[in-house]
Amino acid sequence: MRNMLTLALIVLFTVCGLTRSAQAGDRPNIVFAFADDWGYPHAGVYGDDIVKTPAFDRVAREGVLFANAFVDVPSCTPSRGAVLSGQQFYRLRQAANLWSTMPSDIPLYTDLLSDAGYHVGFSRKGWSPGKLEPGGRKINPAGKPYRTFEQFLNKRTKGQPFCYWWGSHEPHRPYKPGSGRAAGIDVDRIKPYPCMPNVPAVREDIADYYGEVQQFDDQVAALIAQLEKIGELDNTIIVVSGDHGMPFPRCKSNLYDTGMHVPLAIRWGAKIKPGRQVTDFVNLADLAPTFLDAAGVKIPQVMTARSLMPVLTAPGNGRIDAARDHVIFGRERHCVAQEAPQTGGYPARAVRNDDYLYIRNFDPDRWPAGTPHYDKAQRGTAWFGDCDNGPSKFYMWAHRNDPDVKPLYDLCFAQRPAEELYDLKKDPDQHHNVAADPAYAAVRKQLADQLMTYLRQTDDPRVVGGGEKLDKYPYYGGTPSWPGDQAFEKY
Ligand SMILES: [Ca+2]
Repeated sequence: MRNMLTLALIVLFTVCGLTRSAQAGDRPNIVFAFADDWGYPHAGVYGDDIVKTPAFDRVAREGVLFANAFVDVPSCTPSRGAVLSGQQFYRLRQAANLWSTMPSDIPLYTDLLSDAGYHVGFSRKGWSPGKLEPGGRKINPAGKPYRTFEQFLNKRTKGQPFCYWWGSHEPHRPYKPGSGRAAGIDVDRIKPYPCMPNVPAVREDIADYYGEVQQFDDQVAALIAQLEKIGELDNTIIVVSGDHGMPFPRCKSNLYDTGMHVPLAIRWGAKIKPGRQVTDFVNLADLAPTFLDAAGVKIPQVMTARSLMPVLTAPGNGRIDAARDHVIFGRERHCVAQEAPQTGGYPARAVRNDDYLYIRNFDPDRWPAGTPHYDKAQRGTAWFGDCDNGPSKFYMWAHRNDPDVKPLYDLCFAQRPAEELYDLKKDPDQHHNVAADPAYAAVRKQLADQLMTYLRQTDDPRVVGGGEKLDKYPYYGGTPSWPGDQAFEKY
Protein backbone atom coordinates (compact mmCIF):
# COMPACT_ATOMS: atom_id res chain seq x y z
CA MET A 1 0.00 0.00 0.00
CA ARG A 2 2.78 2.38 0.96
CA ASN A 3 4.55 1.52 -2.30
CA MET A 4 1.39 2.33 -4.24
CA LEU A 5 1.14 5.69 -2.49
CA THR A 6 4.79 6.48 -3.23
CA LEU A 7 4.27 5.54 -6.85
CA ALA A 8 1.19 7.74 -7.05
CA LEU A 9 3.14 10.68 -5.62
CA ILE A 10 6.01 10.13 -8.04
CA VAL A 11 3.53 10.07 -10.93
CA LEU A 12 1.81 13.19 -9.62
CA PHE A 13 5.05 15.17 -9.34
CA THR A 14 6.30 13.87 -12.68
CA VAL A 15 3.08 14.92 -14.38
CA CYS A 16 3.41 18.38 -12.88
CA GLY A 17 7.04 18.51 -13.99
CA LEU A 18 8.03 18.96 -10.37
CA THR A 19 10.24 17.06 -7.98
CA ARG A 20 10.03 17.00 -4.21
CA SER A 21 12.23 20.07 -3.78
CA ALA A 22 9.72 22.09 -5.76
CA GLN A 23 6.88 21.94 -3.23
CA ALA A 24 5.36 25.24 -2.22
CA GLY A 25 7.58 27.21 0.15
CA ASP A 26 10.56 24.99 -0.57
CA ARG A 27 11.73 26.56 -3.78
CA PRO A 28 14.78 28.81 -3.78
CA ASN A 29 14.84 32.32 -5.16
CA ILE A 30 17.38 33.10 -7.85
CA VAL A 31 19.32 36.36 -8.13
CA PHE A 32 21.71 36.56 -11.05
CA ALA A 33 24.07 39.56 -11.08
CA PHE A 34 25.57 39.76 -14.55
CA ALA A 35 28.33 42.26 -15.30
CA ASP A 36 28.85 43.56 -18.83
CA ASP A 37 32.41 42.84 -20.11
CA TRP A 38 34.02 41.71 -16.82
CA GLY A 39 36.93 39.33 -17.33
CA TYR A 40 38.92 36.91 -15.20
CA PRO A 41 40.76 37.26 -12.84
CA HIS A 42 39.60 40.77 -12.00
CA ALA A 43 38.35 40.21 -8.47
CA GLY A 44 40.11 40.32 -5.12
CA VAL A 45 39.33 36.70 -4.29
CA TYR A 46 41.15 35.60 -7.45
CA GLY A 47 44.28 37.40 -6.26
CA ASP A 48 43.86 40.70 -8.08
CA ASP A 49 45.16 43.13 -5.45
CA ILE A 50 44.32 46.32 -7.37
CA VAL A 51 40.58 46.12 -8.00
CA LYS A 52 38.39 45.90 -4.87
CA THR A 53 35.41 43.51 -5.08
CA PRO A 54 34.25 42.88 -1.49
CA ALA A 55 30.72 41.81 -2.50
CA PHE A 56 31.90 39.23 -5.04
CA ASP A 57 34.52 38.04 -2.57
CA ARG A 58 31.81 37.61 0.07
CA VAL A 59 29.65 35.51 -2.25
CA ALA A 60 32.70 33.33 -2.91
CA ARG A 61 33.66 33.12 0.77
CA GLU A 62 30.12 32.16 1.80
CA GLY A 63 29.59 29.90 -1.20
CA VAL A 64 31.64 28.41 -4.01
CA LEU A 65 34.23 30.05 -6.24
CA PHE A 66 34.81 28.72 -9.76
CA ALA A 67 38.31 28.75 -11.24
CA ASN A 68 37.27 27.56 -14.71
CA ALA A 69 34.10 29.39 -15.74
CA PHE A 70 33.80 30.36 -19.40
CA VAL A 71 31.17 32.09 -21.48
CA ASP A 72 29.67 30.39 -24.52
CA VAL A 73 30.34 33.39 -26.80
CA PRO A 74 32.51 36.49 -26.18
CA SER A 75 29.75 38.86 -27.33
CA CYS A 76 26.83 40.37 -25.35
CA THR A 77 23.71 39.09 -27.12
CA PRO A 78 24.67 35.47 -27.85
CA SER A 79 26.43 35.06 -24.50
CA ARG A 80 23.20 36.08 -22.77
CA GLY A 81 21.15 33.96 -25.19
CA ALA A 82 23.19 30.88 -24.28
CA VAL A 83 22.71 31.55 -20.54
CA LEU A 84 18.96 31.95 -20.97
CA SER A 85 18.44 29.00 -23.30
CA GLY A 86 20.94 26.50 -21.88
CA GLN A 87 21.96 25.74 -25.45
CA GLN A 88 25.07 26.24 -27.53
CA PHE A 89 24.68 29.59 -29.26
CA TYR A 90 25.00 28.09 -32.75
CA ARG A 91 21.71 26.25 -32.19
CA LEU A 92 19.83 29.52 -31.59
CA ARG A 93 19.56 30.62 -35.25
CA GLN A 94 19.42 34.47 -35.35
CA ALA A 95 20.29 34.65 -31.66
CA ALA A 96 23.78 33.30 -32.40
CA ASN A 97 24.77 36.84 -33.38
CA LEU A 98 25.10 40.22 -31.69
CA TRP A 99 22.25 42.71 -32.26
CA SER A 100 19.86 39.96 -33.24
CA THR A 101 16.53 38.57 -32.11
CA MET A 102 15.51 35.63 -29.91
CA PRO A 103 13.11 33.25 -31.72
CA SER A 104 10.06 32.73 -29.50
CA ASP A 105 10.04 28.94 -29.92
CA ILE A 106 13.36 28.52 -28.08
CA PRO A 107 12.68 27.52 -24.45
CA LEU A 108 14.27 29.79 -21.84
CA TYR A 109 14.66 29.17 -18.12
CA THR A 110 12.96 32.46 -17.37
CA ASP A 111 9.76 31.48 -19.20
CA LEU A 112 9.81 27.98 -17.71
CA LEU A 113 10.18 29.35 -14.18
CA SER A 114 7.42 31.85 -14.82
CA ASP A 115 5.16 29.00 -15.98
CA ALA A 116 6.08 27.14 -12.78
CA GLY A 117 4.86 30.05 -10.64
CA TYR A 118 8.00 32.11 -10.19
CA HIS A 119 7.98 35.91 -10.20
CA VAL A 120 10.47 36.66 -13.00
CA GLY A 121 12.04 39.99 -13.94
CA PHE A 122 15.15 41.99 -14.64
CA SER A 123 16.66 45.46 -14.30
CA ARG A 124 18.98 47.39 -16.60
CA LYS A 125 20.62 45.18 -19.28
CA GLY A 126 18.70 41.96 -19.91
CA TRP A 127 19.05 39.94 -23.09
CA SER A 128 20.66 42.67 -25.15
CA PRO A 129 21.40 44.28 -27.54
CA GLY A 130 18.73 43.18 -29.99
CA LYS A 131 15.12 43.49 -31.13
CA LEU A 132 12.23 41.48 -29.72
CA GLU A 133 9.65 41.84 -32.53
CA PRO A 134 11.32 39.87 -35.35
CA GLY A 135 11.64 36.83 -33.07
CA GLY A 136 8.01 37.06 -32.02
CA ARG A 137 8.68 37.78 -28.34
CA LYS A 138 6.69 40.33 -26.38
CA ILE A 139 8.97 40.70 -23.36
CA ASN A 140 12.71 40.57 -22.89
CA PRO A 141 14.01 37.01 -22.58
CA ALA A 142 15.33 37.98 -19.12
CA GLY A 143 11.75 38.68 -17.94
CA LYS A 144 9.61 41.74 -17.29
CA PRO A 145 11.54 44.99 -16.79
CA TYR A 146 11.77 46.72 -13.41
CA ARG A 147 13.70 49.85 -12.56
CA THR A 148 15.04 48.48 -9.28
CA PHE A 149 15.26 45.24 -7.31
CA GLU A 150 12.95 46.73 -4.69
CA GLN A 151 10.27 47.51 -7.29
CA PHE A 152 10.60 43.97 -8.61
CA LEU A 153 10.20 42.53 -5.12
CA ASN A 154 7.16 44.70 -4.41
CA LYS A 155 5.32 43.09 -7.31
CA ARG A 156 5.56 39.50 -6.11
CA THR A 157 2.72 37.84 -4.28
CA LYS A 158 3.30 36.68 -0.69
CA GLY A 159 5.47 33.60 -0.50
CA GLN A 160 6.07 33.51 -4.28
CA PRO A 161 9.61 32.46 -5.23
CA PHE A 162 11.39 34.89 -7.50
CA CYS A 163 13.96 34.83 -10.25
CA TYR A 164 15.70 38.14 -10.83
CA TRP A 165 18.33 39.23 -13.32
CA TRP A 166 20.42 42.26 -12.45
CA GLY A 167 22.18 43.22 -15.68
CA SER A 168 24.73 45.86 -14.86
CA HIS A 169 25.91 48.26 -17.59
CA GLU A 170 29.37 48.18 -16.03
CA PRO A 171 32.22 47.74 -16.97
CA HIS A 172 31.14 48.21 -20.61
CA ARG A 173 32.65 51.17 -22.48
CA PRO A 174 32.67 54.13 -22.81
CA TYR A 175 34.68 55.12 -19.73
CA LYS A 176 35.15 58.57 -18.29
CA PRO A 177 38.91 59.17 -18.67
CA GLY A 178 40.54 59.36 -15.25
CA SER A 179 37.54 57.82 -13.46
CA GLY A 180 39.54 54.79 -12.32
CA ARG A 181 42.25 56.94 -10.78
CA ALA A 182 39.55 59.08 -9.13
CA ALA A 183 38.02 55.89 -7.67
CA GLY A 184 41.34 55.12 -5.98
CA ILE A 185 42.74 52.58 -8.46
CA ASP A 186 46.53 52.37 -8.16
CA VAL A 187 47.27 52.97 -11.84
CA ASP A 188 51.03 52.52 -11.64
CA ARG A 189 50.74 48.94 -10.33
CA ILE A 190 48.47 47.76 -13.15
CA LYS A 191 49.91 45.05 -15.36
CA PRO A 192 47.99 44.68 -18.66
CA TYR A 193 47.50 41.27 -20.21
CA PRO A 194 50.75 40.69 -22.17
CA CYS A 195 48.93 41.08 -25.52
CA MET A 196 48.82 44.83 -24.86
CA PRO A 197 51.73 47.26 -24.39
CA ASN A 198 52.44 48.13 -20.77
CA VAL A 199 52.32 51.91 -21.25
CA PRO A 200 50.56 54.73 -19.34
CA ALA A 201 47.74 55.09 -21.93
CA VAL A 202 46.82 51.41 -21.59
CA ARG A 203 47.20 51.35 -17.79
CA GLU A 204 44.95 54.41 -17.44
CA ASP A 205 42.38 52.71 -19.70
CA ILE A 206 42.46 49.57 -17.55
CA ALA A 207 42.15 51.70 -14.40
CA ASP A 208 38.92 53.15 -15.77
CA TYR A 209 37.70 49.60 -16.48
CA TYR A 210 38.64 48.60 -12.91
CA GLY A 211 36.72 51.58 -11.57
CA GLU A 212 33.61 50.31 -13.32
CA VAL A 213 34.18 46.77 -12.02
CA GLN A 214 34.06 48.31 -8.55
CA GLN A 215 30.79 50.06 -9.42
CA PHE A 216 29.35 46.69 -10.43
CA ASP A 217 30.54 45.21 -7.16
CA ASP A 218 28.78 47.99 -5.23
CA GLN A 219 25.58 46.97 -7.04
CA VAL A 220 26.07 43.35 -5.96
CA ALA A 221 26.48 44.55 -2.37
CA ALA A 222 23.16 46.42 -2.62
CA LEU A 223 21.39 43.29 -3.92
CA ILE A 224 22.72 41.26 -0.99
CA ALA A 225 21.68 43.96 1.49
CA GLN A 226 18.16 43.94 0.04
CA LEU A 227 17.94 40.14 0.38
CA GLU A 228 19.07 40.39 4.00
CA LYS A 229 16.49 43.10 4.66
CA ILE A 230 13.60 40.92 3.46
CA GLY A 231 14.96 37.79 5.18
CA GLU A 232 15.50 35.85 1.94
CA LEU A 233 19.30 35.76 1.79
CA ASP A 234 19.74 32.11 2.71
CA ASN A 235 16.93 30.83 0.51
CA THR A 236 18.36 32.57 -2.55
CA ILE A 237 20.80 31.24 -5.09
CA ILE A 238 23.04 34.24 -5.77
CA VAL A 239 25.11 33.96 -8.93
CA VAL A 240 27.67 36.63 -9.84
CA SER A 241 29.49 36.59 -13.17
CA GLY A 242 30.17 38.49 -16.40
CA ASP A 243 29.03 38.07 -20.02
CA HIS A 244 32.62 37.87 -21.43
CA GLY A 245 36.08 39.41 -21.09
CA MET A 246 37.14 43.03 -20.94
CA PRO A 247 36.52 45.35 -23.95
CA PHE A 248 40.16 45.56 -25.02
CA PRO A 249 42.22 44.28 -27.98
CA ARG A 250 42.41 40.44 -28.18
CA CYS A 251 39.90 40.23 -25.30
CA LYS A 252 36.16 40.69 -25.94
CA SER A 253 35.05 38.92 -29.17
CA ASN A 254 38.08 36.57 -29.02
CA LEU A 255 38.19 32.88 -28.06
CA TYR A 256 41.28 33.26 -25.87
CA ASP A 257 40.97 33.26 -22.09
CA THR A 258 41.09 37.07 -22.22
CA GLY A 259 37.72 36.96 -23.97
CA MET A 260 36.15 33.78 -22.58
CA HIS A 261 37.27 33.24 -18.99
CA VAL A 262 35.05 35.01 -16.46
CA PRO A 263 34.64 35.30 -12.70
CA LEU A 264 31.92 33.11 -11.18
CA ALA A 265 30.82 32.69 -7.58
CA ILE A 266 27.59 31.16 -6.27
CA ARG A 267 26.10 31.40 -2.78
CA TRP A 268 23.07 29.43 -1.61
CA GLY A 269 22.69 29.53 2.17
CA ALA A 270 23.31 26.20 3.87
CA LYS A 271 22.94 24.29 0.58
CA ILE A 272 26.51 25.21 -0.41
CA LYS A 273 29.30 24.60 2.05
CA PRO A 274 31.02 27.98 2.45
CA GLY A 275 34.50 28.71 1.17
CA ARG A 276 34.63 26.01 -1.46
CA GLN A 277 36.80 26.42 -4.53
CA VAL A 278 36.25 24.17 -7.51
CA THR A 279 38.10 23.65 -10.77
CA ASP A 280 35.26 22.03 -12.73
CA PHE A 281 34.91 23.50 -16.20
CA VAL A 282 31.68 25.47 -16.50
CA ASN A 283 30.03 27.00 -19.53
CA LEU A 284 27.69 29.77 -18.31
CA ALA A 285 24.96 28.12 -20.44
CA ASP A 286 24.96 25.57 -17.60
CA LEU A 287 23.09 28.13 -15.47
CA ALA A 288 19.76 27.51 -17.26
CA PRO A 289 19.50 23.80 -16.39
CA THR A 290 20.95 24.59 -12.94
CA PHE A 291 18.18 27.07 -12.13
CA LEU A 292 15.48 24.70 -13.46
CA ASP A 293 16.98 21.82 -11.49
CA ALA A 294 17.05 23.87 -8.28
CA ALA A 295 13.42 24.88 -8.78
CA GLY A 296 12.36 21.30 -9.54
CA VAL A 297 11.33 22.15 -13.10
CA LYS A 298 11.92 19.63 -15.88
CA ILE A 299 14.94 20.45 -18.04
CA PRO A 300 13.99 20.49 -21.76
CA GLN A 301 15.84 17.92 -23.84
CA VAL A 302 17.01 20.57 -26.32
CA MET A 303 19.26 22.10 -23.67
CA THR A 304 22.84 21.08 -24.42
CA ALA A 305 24.15 22.48 -21.12
CA ARG A 306 24.32 20.53 -17.86
CA SER A 307 23.01 21.35 -14.40
CA LEU A 308 25.61 22.39 -11.85
CA MET A 309 23.57 21.06 -8.93
CA PRO A 310 25.87 18.06 -8.27
CA VAL A 311 28.85 20.45 -8.16
CA LEU A 312 27.06 22.99 -5.96
CA THR A 313 25.86 20.49 -3.37
CA ALA A 314 29.03 18.39 -3.13
CA PRO A 315 31.20 19.07 -0.06
CA GLY A 316 34.65 19.08 -1.61
CA ASN A 317 37.10 21.29 -3.44
CA GLY A 318 38.95 20.87 -6.72
CA ARG A 319 37.48 18.77 -9.54
CA ILE A 320 34.10 17.48 -8.36
CA ASP A 321 32.82 15.97 -11.60
CA ALA A 322 35.53 14.21 -13.61
CA ALA A 323 33.48 14.75 -16.79
CA ARG A 324 33.78 18.51 -16.33
CA ASP A 325 37.31 18.53 -17.70
CA HIS A 326 36.75 20.84 -20.68
CA VAL A 327 34.41 23.39 -22.25
CA ILE A 328 33.41 24.01 -25.84
CA PHE A 329 32.51 27.49 -27.08
CA GLY A 330 32.75 29.72 -30.13
CA ARG A 331 31.66 32.81 -31.95
CA GLU A 332 29.88 33.97 -35.07
CA ARG A 333 29.09 37.58 -35.91
CA HIS A 334 29.91 40.23 -33.34
CA CYS A 335 29.63 43.41 -35.43
CA VAL A 336 29.27 43.67 -39.21
CA ALA A 337 32.98 44.29 -39.57
CA GLN A 338 34.36 42.22 -42.46
CA GLU A 339 35.34 43.42 -45.91
CA ALA A 340 32.19 44.52 -47.75
CA PRO A 341 30.09 42.93 -49.15
CA GLN A 342 30.72 40.15 -46.58
CA THR A 343 27.96 40.45 -43.99
CA GLY A 344 29.08 37.59 -41.76
CA GLY A 345 31.22 37.55 -38.68
CA TYR A 346 34.26 35.49 -37.76
CA PRO A 347 33.04 31.89 -37.47
CA ALA A 348 35.15 29.91 -35.00
CA ARG A 349 34.79 27.18 -32.37
CA ALA A 350 37.13 26.00 -29.66
CA VAL A 351 37.74 23.47 -26.94
CA ARG A 352 39.56 24.47 -23.75
CA ASN A 353 40.79 22.02 -21.09
CA ASP A 354 43.39 22.15 -18.29
CA ASP A 355 46.32 21.86 -20.66
CA TYR A 356 45.33 23.19 -24.07
CA LEU A 357 43.23 25.64 -26.03
CA TYR A 358 42.40 24.47 -29.55
CA ILE A 359 40.63 26.87 -31.93
CA ARG A 360 39.17 26.12 -35.35
CA ASN A 361 38.71 29.24 -37.50
CA PHE A 362 36.30 28.27 -40.26
CA ASP A 363 37.18 31.10 -42.65
CA PRO A 364 40.74 32.37 -42.10
CA ASP A 365 40.37 34.86 -44.99
CA ARG A 366 38.18 36.95 -42.73
CA TRP A 367 39.51 39.33 -40.08
CA PRO A 368 39.26 38.27 -36.40
CA ALA A 369 38.85 41.86 -35.17
CA GLY A 370 37.21 43.16 -38.34
CA THR A 371 38.78 44.69 -41.40
CA PRO A 372 41.67 47.13 -40.87
CA HIS A 373 40.39 49.24 -43.77
CA TYR A 374 38.47 52.34 -42.94
CA ASP A 375 37.92 54.07 -46.23
CA LYS A 376 34.24 53.37 -46.82
CA ALA A 377 34.44 54.24 -50.52
CA GLN A 378 37.31 51.79 -51.00
CA ARG A 379 36.84 48.39 -49.34
CA GLY A 380 36.11 48.34 -45.65
CA THR A 381 32.91 48.99 -43.79
CA ALA A 382 34.15 49.26 -40.21
CA TRP A 383 37.63 49.74 -38.83
CA PHE A 384 38.35 46.77 -36.52
CA GLY A 385 34.67 46.84 -35.68
CA ASP A 386 34.90 43.78 -33.43
CA CYS A 387 37.17 45.66 -31.00
CA ASP A 388 35.53 48.45 -29.02
CA ASN A 389 37.02 51.87 -29.67
CA GLY A 390 39.04 53.23 -26.76
CA PRO A 391 42.50 54.41 -25.71
CA SER A 392 44.21 50.97 -25.77
CA LYS A 393 43.06 50.27 -29.34
CA PHE A 394 43.95 53.80 -30.43
CA TYR A 395 47.42 53.56 -28.88
CA MET A 396 48.13 50.25 -30.61
CA TRP A 397 47.03 51.62 -33.98
CA ALA A 398 49.09 54.78 -33.56
CA HIS A 399 52.20 52.69 -32.70
CA ARG A 400 51.52 49.70 -34.93
CA ASN A 401 54.85 50.05 -36.73
CA ASP A 402 56.95 50.44 -33.56
CA PRO A 403 59.17 47.36 -33.09
CA ASP A 404 57.83 46.86 -29.52
CA VAL A 405 54.19 47.14 -30.49
CA LYS A 406 54.10 45.42 -33.91
CA PRO A 407 54.09 41.79 -32.60
CA LEU A 408 51.31 42.65 -30.14
CA TYR A 409 49.38 44.53 -32.80
CA ASP A 410 49.53 41.42 -34.99
CA LEU A 411 48.34 39.20 -32.13
CA CYS A 412 45.36 41.49 -31.65
CA PHE A 413 44.39 42.46 -35.18
CA ALA A 414 46.10 40.36 -37.89
CA GLN A 415 44.51 37.41 -39.69
CA ARG A 416 44.85 33.97 -38.10
CA PRO A 417 45.35 30.47 -39.49
CA ALA A 418 42.55 27.90 -39.68
CA GLU A 419 43.84 26.08 -36.60
CA GLU A 420 45.35 27.44 -33.40
CA LEU A 421 46.72 25.36 -30.54
CA TYR A 422 48.17 26.71 -27.32
CA ASP A 423 50.11 24.70 -24.74
CA LEU A 424 48.87 26.33 -21.55
CA LYS A 425 51.56 24.92 -19.26
CA LYS A 426 54.24 26.61 -21.34
CA ASP A 427 52.20 29.43 -22.76
CA PRO A 428 49.40 30.50 -20.39
CA ASP A 429 48.95 33.75 -22.32
CA GLN A 430 48.12 31.84 -25.51
CA HIS A 431 50.48 33.76 -27.77
CA HIS A 432 52.47 30.93 -29.43
CA ASN A 433 50.42 28.88 -31.86
CA VAL A 434 51.83 25.33 -32.03
CA ALA A 435 49.11 23.85 -34.29
CA ALA A 436 51.63 23.31 -37.10
CA ASP A 437 54.38 21.93 -34.83
CA PRO A 438 54.84 18.17 -35.50
CA ALA A 439 55.53 17.62 -31.79
CA TYR A 440 51.88 18.51 -31.12
CA ALA A 441 50.33 16.58 -34.03
CA ALA A 442 48.70 13.92 -31.83
CA VAL A 443 47.29 16.46 -29.37
CA ARG A 444 46.02 18.64 -32.20
CA LYS A 445 44.23 15.70 -33.81
CA GLN A 446 42.71 14.49 -30.55
CA LEU A 447 41.31 17.96 -29.74
CA ALA A 448 40.11 18.58 -33.30
CA ASP A 449 38.27 15.23 -33.24
CA GLN A 450 36.76 15.94 -29.82
CA LEU A 451 35.55 19.35 -30.99
CA MET A 452 34.13 18.18 -34.33
CA THR A 453 32.39 15.18 -32.78
CA TYR A 454 30.64 17.42 -30.29
CA LEU A 455 29.68 19.99 -32.93
CA ARG A 456 28.18 17.25 -35.10
CA GLN A 457 26.30 15.75 -32.15
CA THR A 458 24.84 19.16 -31.31
CA ASP A 459 23.90 20.05 -34.90
CA ASP A 460 26.26 22.95 -35.43
CA PRO A 461 25.26 24.40 -38.82
CA ARG A 462 28.92 25.20 -39.59
CA VAL A 463 29.59 21.46 -39.48
CA VAL A 464 26.36 19.72 -40.48
CA GLY A 465 25.35 22.29 -43.12
CA GLY A 466 23.53 25.63 -43.33
CA GLY A 467 26.26 27.70 -41.67
CA GLU A 468 26.09 30.43 -44.30
CA LYS A 469 22.69 31.40 -42.85
CA LEU A 470 24.48 32.68 -39.79
CA ASP A 471 26.25 35.21 -42.04
CA LYS A 472 23.04 36.55 -43.47
CA TYR A 473 20.66 37.12 -40.58
CA PRO A 474 19.75 40.80 -40.13
CA TYR A 475 21.95 42.95 -37.91
CA TYR A 476 19.97 45.55 -35.95
CA GLY A 477 22.76 47.67 -34.52
CA GLY A 478 25.74 49.91 -35.26
CA THR A 479 29.43 49.14 -35.53
CA PRO A 480 32.46 50.98 -34.12
CA SER A 481 33.98 52.97 -36.96
CA TRP A 482 37.04 55.01 -37.85
CA PRO A 483 37.23 57.76 -35.24
CA GLY A 484 39.15 60.25 -37.44
CA ASP A 485 42.85 61.09 -37.46
CA GLN A 486 42.51 63.46 -34.52
CA ALA A 487 41.67 60.52 -32.22
CA PHE A 488 45.31 59.38 -32.40
CA GLU A 489 47.05 62.71 -31.87
CA LYS A 490 47.54 62.30 -28.12
CA TYR A 491 49.15 58.87 -28.54
CA1 LIG B 1 29.08 42.47 -22.85
